[in-house]
Amino acid sequence: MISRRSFLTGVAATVAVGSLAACGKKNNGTGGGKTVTLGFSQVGSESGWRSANTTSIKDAAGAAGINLKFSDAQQKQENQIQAIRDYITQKVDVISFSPVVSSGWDTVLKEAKAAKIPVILTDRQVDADASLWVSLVGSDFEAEGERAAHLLEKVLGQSSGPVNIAVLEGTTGSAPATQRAAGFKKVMDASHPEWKIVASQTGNFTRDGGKQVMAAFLQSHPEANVLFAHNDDMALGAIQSIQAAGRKPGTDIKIVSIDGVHDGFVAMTQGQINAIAECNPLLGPQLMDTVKKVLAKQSVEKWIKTQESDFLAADAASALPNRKY
Ligand code: GZL
Repeated sequence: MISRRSFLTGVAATVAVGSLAACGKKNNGTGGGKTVTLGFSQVGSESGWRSANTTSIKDAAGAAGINLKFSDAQQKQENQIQAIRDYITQKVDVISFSPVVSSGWDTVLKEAKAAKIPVILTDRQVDADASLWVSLVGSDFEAEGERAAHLLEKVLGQSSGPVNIAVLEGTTGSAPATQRAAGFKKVMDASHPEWKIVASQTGNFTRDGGKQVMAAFLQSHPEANVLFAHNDDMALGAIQSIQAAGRKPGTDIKIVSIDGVHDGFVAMTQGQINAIAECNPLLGPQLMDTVKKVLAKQSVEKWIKTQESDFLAADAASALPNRKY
């Protein structure tokens, strides 16, 4: 897994794909007169975030006049690799995907390069040669982990006493899980020797995963008084187990999460989640804009980052009506 730092160092340069071919051909902004076909492999439908991401991509393709071939990999890498191979066979104009895990992509990305089909990553990074993909449209997950830790500082305030943290990790081997953990740990190591991670296990970004793992944590580590969940869906599942154990989420166990989906905001208005670091799933418009630029041989940034905010429970009620997902 490349670290965020080496990722930035290795690929900081803007990709100059060549000057715009001024051939006089009518250009509908998507690479000439013909309709562009984009092959997209989605991770799955594991969370509210993923559903909002899928909707954004489908809506933006329609608005851009781009013909979208869409496949749901059900969180299985082999399904994504097969989908990418199918798109190569179908000779799509561009391939894009959100890689379920970071490693294991070099071979299929080399096949796409050999077929002269540009690849645009969305959402999650890959641990592969950066020359095999043109651009990433997505968030800075290490920063999200740091932001979650700073939100926990605010939630804890001046309260003294032990800080025993249970962590619900995202999908093992995925960029968000690896990097959110790294960002959170960076703040812990720098500023909070008094914080202790007493349990950490993947809930695979799903509500059921969060519910099952938190139930086990409550048995094995009843001393846990903080939950850091790598996404809202796992936090929402954990809330069910905390309540079933007769304890109060947001009070007996402080909860900090990442994403900012609708149900996460509702849980904040109910005092069950104490803070959320937003991770913006609405990547569709930026992706389609990048597709057009790549096909029009315009230069694109290697990493097109999404803008994101942080929310404490006190902010949730006023923010909720304006949320777009
Ligand atoms: C983050 C995305 C993660 C979300 C989860 O960009 O990859 O996957 O945080 C989703 O909700 O399942």
